[in-house]
Amino acid sequence: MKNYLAIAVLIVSAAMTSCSPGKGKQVAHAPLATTADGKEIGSAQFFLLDDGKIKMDLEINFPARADSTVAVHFHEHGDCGNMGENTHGHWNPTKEAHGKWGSAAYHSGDIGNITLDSKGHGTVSVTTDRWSITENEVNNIIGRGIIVHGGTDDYTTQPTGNSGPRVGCGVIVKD
Ligand SMILES: [Cu+2]
Ligand SMILES: [Zn+2]
Repeated sequence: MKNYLAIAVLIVSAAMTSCSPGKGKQVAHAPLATTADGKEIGSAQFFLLDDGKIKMDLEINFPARADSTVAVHFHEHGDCGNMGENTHGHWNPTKEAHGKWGSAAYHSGDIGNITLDSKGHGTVSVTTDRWSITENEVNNIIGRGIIVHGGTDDYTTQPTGNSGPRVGCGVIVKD
């Protein structure tokens, strides 16, 4: 009986430590859908970490785009109407050039290219101090649009990366 209890305690404590640290608290999410017919093609989840940074886990399930690369950016407005055009241009709170995430200059929502496998599945995770969820702050991501493009971001062409048509769209909403 004593051993059984000790093992139970071990299992419970192992489970607790494996799921709490680093993951943070979920603070926002964005469902992604096709601009053509509103079909679900994935989602993004946003977590506030202990150090104040925000982590995004984005997942795409887009069979129509299997074995291809799609480009993902945050755009200025959270309105997916008019085939995603209502989101306007890339969200750019730091007034930098368009570019590859982590390079010398890039927009704060230049997530970049995501490779989709034979089922159209792909993921990307980004952790950054460029984002906040604080109202009226210039880097507040709440209410921004997320656009999935049907082409590849060349990380060079200004201000869009020449990423192709807007095939998917979502809006970041606070949890
Ligand atoms: Cu874009
Ligand atoms: Zn950009």
